[in-house]
Amino acid sequence: MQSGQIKHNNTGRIGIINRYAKYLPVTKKTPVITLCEGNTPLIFASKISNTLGVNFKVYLKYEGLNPTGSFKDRGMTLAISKAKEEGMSAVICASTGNTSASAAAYAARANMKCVVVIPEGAIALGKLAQALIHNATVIAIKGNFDDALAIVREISDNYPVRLVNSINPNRIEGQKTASFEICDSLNGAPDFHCLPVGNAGNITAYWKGYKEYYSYKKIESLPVMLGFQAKGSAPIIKGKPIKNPKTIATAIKIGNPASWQQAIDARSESKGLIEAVSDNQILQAYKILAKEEGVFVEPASAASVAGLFMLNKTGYFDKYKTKTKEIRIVCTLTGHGLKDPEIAIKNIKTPKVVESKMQTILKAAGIK
Ligand code: AN7
Repeated sequence: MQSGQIKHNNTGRIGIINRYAKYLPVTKKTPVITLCEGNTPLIFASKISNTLGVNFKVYLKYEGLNPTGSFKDRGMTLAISKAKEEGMSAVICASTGNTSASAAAYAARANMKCVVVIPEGAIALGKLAQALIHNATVIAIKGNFDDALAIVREISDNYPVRLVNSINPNRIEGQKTASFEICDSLNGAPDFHCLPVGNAGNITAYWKGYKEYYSYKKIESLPVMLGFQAKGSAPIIKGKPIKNPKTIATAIKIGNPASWQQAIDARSESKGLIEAVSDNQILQAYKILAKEEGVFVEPASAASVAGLFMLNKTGYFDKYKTKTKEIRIVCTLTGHGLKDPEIAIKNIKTPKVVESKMQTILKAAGIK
């Protein structure tokens, strides 16, 4: 095996409920609505590791390989299964895209009605296609994600429809299984965990997962949590909600995160940080991941690696560099790059058009 590579826990893709039932609020009566989500690869990133130093091992938790292409499936399998168990026949969510894609797919399997409310014109094309093809009722509003979330909260409080945003505790319960998988693969907790922060459900879920594994004595230490928002939509860093959040990373274009307090708790309990990265830093990490590690993610996902690079530059890891001790860092890559092909093409040179002749093609290809 290549240095840094780890053996995967070979339990197959049986879905997070079946795999981790004893840590989840399920009983034998719970109908398990699953697409065999979870058990995503933890990929050793040799080049990114090298930029930090010889004793650093950086791993990418590639959540884009979930059934609908994002980490949301972990929470959605449980949220939809519990809604079904409780006799609900409809679910609703607000979304920057991935939640709606996931809710629509799982609701389809459960024969439930799914309503999604999205900010008009602010959803990546792939995600919109997913919600539509899975037969959700898609309603675009003239407003942003925060407006949409406020409305669906009110609707679910007053009508017989279950909210499946991460305010629903079952979403967090399902998503915490990503921490379990990481610890199972690494035979322990990483030293640091980097991830993007939008509505802050995922950082809440990871931290809950790590703390639970620690309390069950499955791990002997806890990671330092490092969360990253996009600069134009960084309410947690600014300390106040942002009315008109802006960023090319549409998934995390959120001005008033629902799990704000829990994110702050994760930061302080783990002695971590929540920082902002610029759209430029996000795009740079986005390209490096694709070009050098072969991993295609959506821009929001690259915020974790952008944050890692930024902290490395500002000397945050310096005190660990002199040590011979191995430092393990996990970056969560929350969504697949194919969700948003338009942004990839916009940021890369388009292909050259030449005559259909071998000599011309050889020349253009640089093959001698
Ligand atoms: C790729 O789909 O909020 O901090 O409505 O799609 O748990 O919100 C998506 C969020 C990071 C942020 N990366 O996670 C939605 C939605 C991707 C995302 C986040 C999202 P949270």
